[in-house]
Formats: sequence, C-alpha cells, structure tokens
Amino acid sequence: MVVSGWLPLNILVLHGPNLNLLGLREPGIYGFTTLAEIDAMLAAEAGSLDLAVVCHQSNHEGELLDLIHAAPKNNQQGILINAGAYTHTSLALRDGLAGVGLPVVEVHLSNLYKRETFRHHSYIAPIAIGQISGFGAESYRLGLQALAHHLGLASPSSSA
Ligand code: CA2
Repeated sequence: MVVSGWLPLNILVLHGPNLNLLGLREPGIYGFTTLAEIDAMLAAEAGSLDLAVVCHQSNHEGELLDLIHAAPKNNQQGILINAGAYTHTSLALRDGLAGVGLPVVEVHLSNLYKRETFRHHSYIAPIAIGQISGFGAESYRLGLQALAHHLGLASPSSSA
C-alpha cells in the first residue's frame, strides 16, 4: 500500500577514482564484477529494503565533493561511499562528509588491512558509522544493509 505523502529513504552511493575500470582490468585484485553490475545489485537490494539509491562514479575529487554537498538538498538521507584511493588522501572528502552531517558507511572491495600499509589509513573511517572491507562486490550490499539498519529499516533477514 502506498500512503499519500510517503517517500522512500534515498541513499547516495559514491564510487571514487578508477572504479569505472572494475571488471575490465586487474580482476585478480578487484574481481570480474563491473561497476554497472554493482549498481544494478544495489538497486535490487534497495528495492527489497524499501529505499531508493542514486549511484555516481567520478574520477574527480571536486565532483565527488559537489555530490556530497548536494545530498541534503537532493533529499538524500545517507551516503554509501567507496572513495577509492581518495580514502587514503582526501581530507577534503572527509570534511565534506562530516560537514553535511549525513550518516556515512565506507565500503571497500578489497581488505585494506591485508594490503600495503599506505592503504591502512582512511581519512573517512573516523567520521563514518562504520567500514566494510574485503568482501568484493558484496561489501556494497552489506554496506547498504548497514546504512538501512542505521536509518531504522530492518534488513530482509531480520524481518523473516
Ligand atoms: O578495495 C577498494 O575498494 C579500494 O577502495 C579500491 C581502490 C584502492 O585505491 C583502495 O585502496 C581500495 C582502487 C580502485 C581501483 O579500481 C580498479 C579497478 C580495476 C582496475 C584498476 C583499478
């Protein structure tokens, strides 16, 4: 039943630099799943969680920052982000995420802590609700479930 005036929660999904190459290069590290497949999987998961997702990928820090700043006026209530290499370098993205004050879940395909030490530090982790790292494309689905749970929506498994 659709109640008049009811709007689904709306989540902004951000993919950072080079993630457009997913499935096309370096499958040994990042797998064979393409970014389009991840976005389709998130849209399906969002449907079962009764929320909406809008996904963007950018290789440009400023464009990611503009999307973060626009989130409140776009009526987005949470942010799921794989900031790629900007995770380890970008104080600007961290400040922007903290500045808009929306709940953030950080996700990574690879397990950062099994990789080079320069990937062990995240500028985003301290301002995020939490971080999911190492489950491949599944990290995104788990991240979306975690964000939905934080926003008060039960995950499908807990409503069975
Ligand atoms: O594991 C992750 O999700 C990362 O955020 C991926 C970033 C990396 O810099 C982070 O440390 C961890 C890199 C994304 C690059 O993606 C590519 C995909 C295919 C081919 C080349 C790069």
